[in-house]
Amino acid sequence: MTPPTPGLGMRSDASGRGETALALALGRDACIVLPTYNERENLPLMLRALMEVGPSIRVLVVDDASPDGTGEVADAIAASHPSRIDVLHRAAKTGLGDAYVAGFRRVLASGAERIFEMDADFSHPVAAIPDMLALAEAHDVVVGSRYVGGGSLDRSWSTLRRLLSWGGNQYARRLTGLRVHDATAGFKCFRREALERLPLDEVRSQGYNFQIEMAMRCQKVGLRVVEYPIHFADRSRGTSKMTPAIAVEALWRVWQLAILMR
Ligand SMILES: Nc1nc2c(ncn2[C@@H]2O[C@H](COP(=O)(O)OP(=O)(O)OP(=O)(O)O)[C@@H](O)[C@H]2O)c(=O)[nH]1
Ligand SMILES: [Mg+2]
Repeated sequence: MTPPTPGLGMRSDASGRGETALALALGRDACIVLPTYNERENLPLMLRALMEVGPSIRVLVVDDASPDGTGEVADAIAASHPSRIDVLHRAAKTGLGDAYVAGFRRVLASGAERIFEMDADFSHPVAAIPDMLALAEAHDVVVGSRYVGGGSLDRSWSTLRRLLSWGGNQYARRLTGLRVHDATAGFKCFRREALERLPLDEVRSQGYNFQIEMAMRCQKVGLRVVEYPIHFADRSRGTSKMTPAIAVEALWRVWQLAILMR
C-alpha cells in the first residue's frame, strides 16, 4: 500500500508531461456512482459540482425510493443532462452495499473506464477527483483516505468521535489484515479492469462493512491500491443514515468477514 505524497497531483509537474497526463486522465470516460437516500437538499448541488469537474465525468445516482423524493429530483436533473446523468431507481432500501453493487453493474455495462464510489453529502471533496483520476493511470484503485499523511477529519469532530473512528479503523485492519490505512473509506476510484476482477455477486456486506469487504477483496486479488489524502467534511445538509446500532453491528460483522475471507 503506497500513500502518495500529499498533493501529488500531476499538475505540479513543471515539465509539462504532468499536464498531458492529467488531461489524458480527465479525458477518460469516468462515472461516479452516487448512492442516495433522502438527499434532496444535497443532490442538486452535488450534481452541479460534479458536472463542473469536466465534460467526461458522468454520474449514476442510485436511489432507494427515498421518501423525501430524491429520486424525482434526480430524474428532473438527469432529463437536462441526458448523456451525463443517469438514475437507477431501486424499489427498496436494502443496504448501501446492494445499492453500490447494482450501480457498479450498470456503470460497467455502460462502458465506463473509471468508476468512482462517493457519498452525496459533500463529505468527500469533489476537488480530489482530477488527482484521483490521474493516480488511476498507474494504479488499479485509488482510495480517498483520511488516515494517510495530509488526510484530515472535520474540525468539529470531538476527540471521542475521532478516537472511535480511528479505533474502529485500526480494529478492522488488525482483524482482517488490511494494509490500506482507511479501511472504511467510501470514496474510491476503480479502473474498469480492476472492478471487473472483483466477484461482485459474492459481496454481501452493507454499511461500513461494505467498504471493508471491498478493500479486502481488492487486496485478495492483488490489485495495486494507492491512498490519496482527503479532508473528510461533516455533512451540512440532510441527515446521516448511520446510527450507533449500525456501527455496533459493523464491529462484530468484521469478525464474520475476517473468517469468511480467510
Ligand atoms: N441508495 C442508498 N443510498 C444510501 C443508503 N444508505 C446511505 N446511503 C447514501 O450513502 C451515502 C453515505 O451515507 P451517510 O448517511 O452520509 O453515511 P455516512 O457518510 O457513513 O455517515 P455520516 O458521516 O454521518 O454522514 C449518502 O449519499 C447516503 O445518502 C442506502 O441504503 N441506499
Ligand atoms: Mg456521510
